[in-house]
Amino acid sequence: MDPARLRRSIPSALATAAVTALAIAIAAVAFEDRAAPHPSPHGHAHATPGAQSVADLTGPRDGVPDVRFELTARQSQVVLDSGFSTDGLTFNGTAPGPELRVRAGQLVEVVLRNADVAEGVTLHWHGLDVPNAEDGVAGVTQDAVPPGGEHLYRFRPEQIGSFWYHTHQDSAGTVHRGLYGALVVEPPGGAAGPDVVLLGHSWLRPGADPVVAIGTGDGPSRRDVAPGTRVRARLVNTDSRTQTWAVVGAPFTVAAIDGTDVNGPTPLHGEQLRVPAGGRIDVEFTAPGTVVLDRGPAVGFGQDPLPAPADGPVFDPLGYGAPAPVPFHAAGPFDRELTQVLDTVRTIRRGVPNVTWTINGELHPPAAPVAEGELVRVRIRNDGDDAHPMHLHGHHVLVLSRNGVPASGSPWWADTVGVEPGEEFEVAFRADNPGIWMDHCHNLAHAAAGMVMHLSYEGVSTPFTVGTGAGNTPE
Ligand SMILES: [Cu+2]
Repeated sequence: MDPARLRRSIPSALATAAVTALAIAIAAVAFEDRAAPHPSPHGHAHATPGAQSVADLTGPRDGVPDVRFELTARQSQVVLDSGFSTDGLTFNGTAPGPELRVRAGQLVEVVLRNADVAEGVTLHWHGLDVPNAEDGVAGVTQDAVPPGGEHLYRFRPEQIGSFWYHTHQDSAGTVHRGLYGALVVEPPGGAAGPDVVLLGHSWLRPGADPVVAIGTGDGPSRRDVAPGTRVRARLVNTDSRTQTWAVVGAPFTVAAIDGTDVNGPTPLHGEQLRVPAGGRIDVEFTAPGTVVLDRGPAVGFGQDPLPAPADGPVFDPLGYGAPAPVPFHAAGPFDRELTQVLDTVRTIRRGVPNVTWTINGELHPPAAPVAEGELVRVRIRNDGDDAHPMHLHGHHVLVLSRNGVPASGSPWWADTVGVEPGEEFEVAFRADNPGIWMDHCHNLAHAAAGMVMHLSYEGVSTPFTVGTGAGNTPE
């Protein structure tokens, strides 16, 4: 399929929004793609001679895997430690699903089975820059796995750090109902010391506020480690809203962001950690200490959990840690420039207020073309009034600046850039992973409404089709 067709027409229900969006698009034109070819609405990845198919861009097909997992998705009750239970979806009977721990360089094989999830299931390895065919996006890199079906993923991770996995089929509904889990890539020698993943998640309740929980439920709220033990806690935001985490009772460092270690992290005292939806922050501290999510659930290490802290200053990665060499520089030159203007569009439809979220004034804007090897700079500006955690699959971007202020600390590599209202980021990446890659807001309701585009390598096409007819609705 031509990648341009990944872009769906604006639903008729949003026709009114489109009028408003048009005005915004006109305003945005001056900001778009000055130095680069404008993304063609007809797409750039025609099936030309020598063209590659997404389906051929696989991980290693041969060889005995070093580690192998089987994950079966099914409908089941999710029961939190507090006793709250809900009709949910699980991998292997739990939500979150099993924690997958692998080591860098290992050949990893994962068999996904769908027992009875009517919507269909895939597995996306959030933040892990796997070969395109292993990326798990329904309609782009594979077909959704129907009930009774299965799919095999094989990849050899080289990035050491904290990641997570989730389904990428009807994800706005099914991730929140439980189809997610932790993925940790350890160094070849294994992790040092106590090393835990804390996944923050909200469970919806009819007629009431969501239940916010860490891990499988509300606990265990205490982990017994000896005082003086160095603890690494990997904080994962599996929600659609920004989470605020804190470490209480001990100074701590931010050891990693989005799976990349911080160079030369310095001690922090009480800073609040704002983690965008889909993002990860690893903290390290010496026990005893407590990790708190959103002034609610907490886990104490070597102590009963301490109460939530008073509001402290907000941690800012932009100047944190020590500079280190990077493979390219903010000064460029860049081979290609892309712009994403994010916005909130409010309309009244048949007397009912309606809101949606656009990129460059559009829902499902056209794919952005890129050629392998190019150095790409992306300007992301949020003109709306909602936060947008922008997630580019298959690549990590280097943050160059925010609101015109250059990044000055440790190189800040991100796969999920939380763009708050009024903010503008400049990021850059090397186009070194051929394929067709989703680039979307990780507030999954925003993505489902159309805040999705694709990065499409020239010469790459996909045999898969997005759309309800094909059974592939990745958002
Ligand atoms: Cu958004």
